[in-house]
Amino acid sequence: MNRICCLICALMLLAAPLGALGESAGDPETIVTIVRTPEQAQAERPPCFPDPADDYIPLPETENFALGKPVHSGAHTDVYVDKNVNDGKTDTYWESKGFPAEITFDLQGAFTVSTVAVCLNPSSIWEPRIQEIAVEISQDGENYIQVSPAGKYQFDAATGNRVRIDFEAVQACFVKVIFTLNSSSRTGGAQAAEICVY
Ligand SMILES: [Ca+2]
Repeated sequence: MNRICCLICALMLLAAPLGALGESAGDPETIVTIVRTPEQAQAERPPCFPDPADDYIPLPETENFALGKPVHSGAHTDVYVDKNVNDGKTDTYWESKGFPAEITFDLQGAFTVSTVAVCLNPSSIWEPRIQEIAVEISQDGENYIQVSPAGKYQFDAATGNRVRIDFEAVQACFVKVIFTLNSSSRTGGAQAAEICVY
């Protein structure tokens, strides 16, 4: 019994200062500020950070004559089909089945062209690589002339993983892009997320 009394007394002593504090200090006024964050629908870059796209190789702002047009390579790898190469999305890509690899665009009309851009996904997951590329054009889809000889082009995420092949302006109904090398060790074929014709 004595032990129980001592325990109760001890608890009362402990509780007393708490009660005294509450009484002497009173109930402070509590101010609560509720901050609501805006809904984020996509990745945002604070203005103080540089835009990586500023270092991308610039592309013409004129019409891309290849976008959505009939395209044919004859041989692709796995699910990386021809139509991925001009669907306007850099997260889909065409991959050839070996080398040399040709992919031909039917522009469905005659257009004056002077640039072909070959783009990979701009993500740095796509490590730097070199692809060797030539460009030919045709009026009838059967007879082609070379407008840009095979050259080795460096793809690097730091510059947008894209290359630009400029040549003397010429009228074309068909554009053929020929790949003869891809230095990436992850594939045995050519790769392009988008090929644009300007
Ligand atoms: Ca694509």
